Amino acid sequence: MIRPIGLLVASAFGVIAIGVAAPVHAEPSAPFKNCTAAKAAGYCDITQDSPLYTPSQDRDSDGYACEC
Ligand SMILES: [Ca+2]
Repeated sequence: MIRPIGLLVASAFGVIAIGVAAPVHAEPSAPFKNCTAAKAAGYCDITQDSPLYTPSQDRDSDGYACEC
Protein backbone atom coordinates (compact mmCIF):
# COMPACT_ATOMS: atom_id res chain seq x y z
CA MET A 1 0.00 0.00 0.00
CA ILE A 2 2.78 2.47 0.86
CA ARG A 3 5.02 1.69 -2.11
CA PRO A 4 2.58 2.78 -4.88
CA ILE A 5 2.00 6.08 -3.11
CA GLY A 6 5.76 6.62 -2.83
CA LEU A 7 6.19 5.99 -6.55
CA LEU A 8 3.37 8.39 -7.30
CA VAL A 9 5.03 11.10 -5.21
CA ALA A 10 8.41 10.43 -6.85
CA SER A 11 6.81 10.65 -10.28
CA ALA A 12 5.18 13.95 -9.42
CA PHE A 13 8.53 15.39 -8.34
CA GLY A 14 10.14 14.06 -11.51
CA VAL A 15 7.61 15.90 -13.64
CA ILE A 16 8.16 19.10 -11.67
CA ALA A 17 11.95 18.78 -12.00
CA ILE A 18 11.70 18.28 -15.77
CA GLY A 19 9.37 21.26 -16.02
CA VAL A 20 11.84 23.49 -14.21
CA ALA A 21 14.80 22.27 -16.29
CA ALA A 22 13.09 22.88 -19.63
CA PRO A 23 13.71 26.30 -21.20
CA VAL A 24 10.82 28.72 -20.76
CA HIS A 25 11.11 30.04 -24.33
CA ALA A 26 12.67 27.74 -26.89
CA GLU A 27 14.47 29.69 -29.61
CA PRO A 28 12.44 29.37 -32.83
CA SER A 29 14.42 28.01 -35.78
CA ALA A 30 12.13 28.92 -38.68
CA PRO A 31 10.42 32.14 -39.76
CA PHE A 32 7.18 33.01 -38.04
CA LYS A 33 3.90 32.63 -39.92
CA ASN A 34 3.64 36.41 -40.04
CA CYS A 35 4.92 39.53 -38.28
CA THR A 36 1.99 39.57 -35.89
CA ALA A 37 3.10 36.18 -34.61
CA ALA A 38 6.74 37.30 -34.51
CA LYS A 39 5.95 40.41 -32.49
CA ALA A 40 3.63 38.48 -30.17
CA ALA A 41 6.60 36.22 -29.43
CA GLY A 42 8.83 39.23 -28.79
CA TYR A 43 10.69 39.33 -32.11
CA CYS A 44 11.06 42.28 -34.47
CA ASP A 45 13.80 43.79 -36.67
CA ILE A 46 14.80 40.26 -37.67
CA THR A 47 18.07 40.49 -39.60
CA GLN A 48 18.95 38.63 -42.80
CA ASP A 49 21.47 36.40 -41.02
CA SER A 50 18.75 35.05 -38.70
CA PRO A 51 17.00 31.74 -39.43
CA LEU A 52 13.81 33.65 -38.57
CA TYR A 53 14.27 36.03 -41.51
CA THR A 54 12.14 35.63 -44.59
CA PRO A 55 12.03 38.13 -47.49
CA SER A 56 8.23 38.07 -47.55
CA GLN A 57 8.26 39.78 -44.14
CA ASP A 58 10.74 42.43 -45.33
CA ARG A 59 8.57 44.43 -47.71
CA ASP A 60 11.04 47.32 -48.13
CA SER A 61 13.96 44.90 -48.64
CA ASP A 62 16.22 46.72 -46.19
CA GLY A 63 17.38 43.51 -44.54
CA TYR A 64 15.06 43.77 -41.53
CA ALA A 65 11.91 41.69 -41.36
CA CYS A 66 9.01 42.58 -39.06
CA GLU A 67 10.37 46.01 -38.18
CA CYS A 68 9.64 47.30 -34.69
CA1 LIG B 1 12.30 45.86 -43.72
